[in-house]
Amino acid sequence: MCIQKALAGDRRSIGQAISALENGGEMAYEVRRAIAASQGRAHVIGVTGPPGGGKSTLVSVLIKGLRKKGKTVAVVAIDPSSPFTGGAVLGDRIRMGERQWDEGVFIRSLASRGHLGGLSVAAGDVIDLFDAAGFDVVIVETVGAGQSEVEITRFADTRVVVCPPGLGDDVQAIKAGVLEIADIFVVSKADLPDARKTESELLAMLTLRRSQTVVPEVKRVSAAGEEGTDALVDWLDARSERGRRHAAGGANTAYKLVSKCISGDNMAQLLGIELVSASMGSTTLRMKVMRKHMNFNDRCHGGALFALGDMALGLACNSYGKIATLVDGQLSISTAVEEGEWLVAHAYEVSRSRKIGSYHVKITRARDGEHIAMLHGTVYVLDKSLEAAMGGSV
Ligand SMILES: Nc1nc2c(ncn2[C@@H]2O[C@H](COP(=O)(O)OP(=O)(O)O)[C@@H](O)[C@H]2O)c(=O)[nH]1
Ligand SMILES: [Mg+2]
Repeated sequence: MCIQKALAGDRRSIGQAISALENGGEMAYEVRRAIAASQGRAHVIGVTGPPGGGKSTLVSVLIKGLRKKGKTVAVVAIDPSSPFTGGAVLGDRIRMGERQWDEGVFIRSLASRGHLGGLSVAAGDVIDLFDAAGFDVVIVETVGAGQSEVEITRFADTRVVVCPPGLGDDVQAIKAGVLEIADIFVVSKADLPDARKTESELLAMLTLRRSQTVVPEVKRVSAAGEEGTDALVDWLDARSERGRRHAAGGANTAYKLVSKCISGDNMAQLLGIELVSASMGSTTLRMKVMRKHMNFNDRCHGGALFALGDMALGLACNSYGKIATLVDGQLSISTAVEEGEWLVAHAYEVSRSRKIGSYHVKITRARDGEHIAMLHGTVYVLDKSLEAAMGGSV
């Protein structure tokens, strides 16, 4: 596989690079490094909502509209079941597949649980790869309204929440899960009779949220009747210049900052902790368990697990470029680890205010994704720039 060819947009190499990311290991590591060195510029659109809500159909419509505007589009479709056994993915392939012949479109389905043990790990890398390969727009389709979907939408510049008519009590789930993260609500299947009711329920819900400074848009769209689709494409296209990646350099900036931190960290060197990927508020590290990590009972020492988790957490909370420091941390270990195993630590942000942040780190065994340990930590954010503290530009 040639990473440079993938970054130049060669479809076959892109496919191989994605497989390498999914499979993990040394090759994935190389791909991530190459991606991190390139400059991202894509508008990343996250599309989430309940199963059967019309997400894939909507994505098809968006592809068509964005292509008409001359944009190239990559799609990452994430399904909770395995991509090989799940019927839904096959269905998605068929419905979205009609656009596969177009050179300006690349569609890839991913399983929601990569072997690295977290939804965002593989998906985030694939988004970054498409970005680096020069696609103008990257659309990410995820199912549901759970924590992992909230997590995945962190990668997106624009978050679209699909609400089909007749959700009933499920509107509560949307309220609890994704209301906070939506830039736009799309009431899908607008040709169905309940669509207007769903729209007014949503509008009522949004009016209740006084604290929200930016009120999300609500649009009714029928993919079947092609109603509202042009307006939605125009709305999305108009946002392409104000994505987070454009504003802050996004994942790339975070990666560069975090890799500088880890290369200057003596404990990371001592224990052999390596950076796998990083974005704002989230990092993934790995460590091979060696003789030096073992305790008297020939198991990986709890202190080594804590150090790995603490490193991942520390980098995640420092990834915005402001110094943050752990003030309280609790590690729970559920499985012992033998010598020779690779461990993966995935840190993600639970909440963050101006001064206080809460982070979780999941430590898993790379070989099979077995849960090893969990670190919960609270950090205190200092009013100090990390760059300045490290003495120079990153
Ligand atoms: N009536 C109507 N049905 C739709 C529309 N969009 C999607 N559907 C149907 O809803 C079902 C689920 O659509 P799909 O896009 O697979 O939903 P997903 O699971 O959210 O990706 C399919 O049977 C679609 O044909 C629409 O605009 N109107
Ligand atoms: Mg779908």
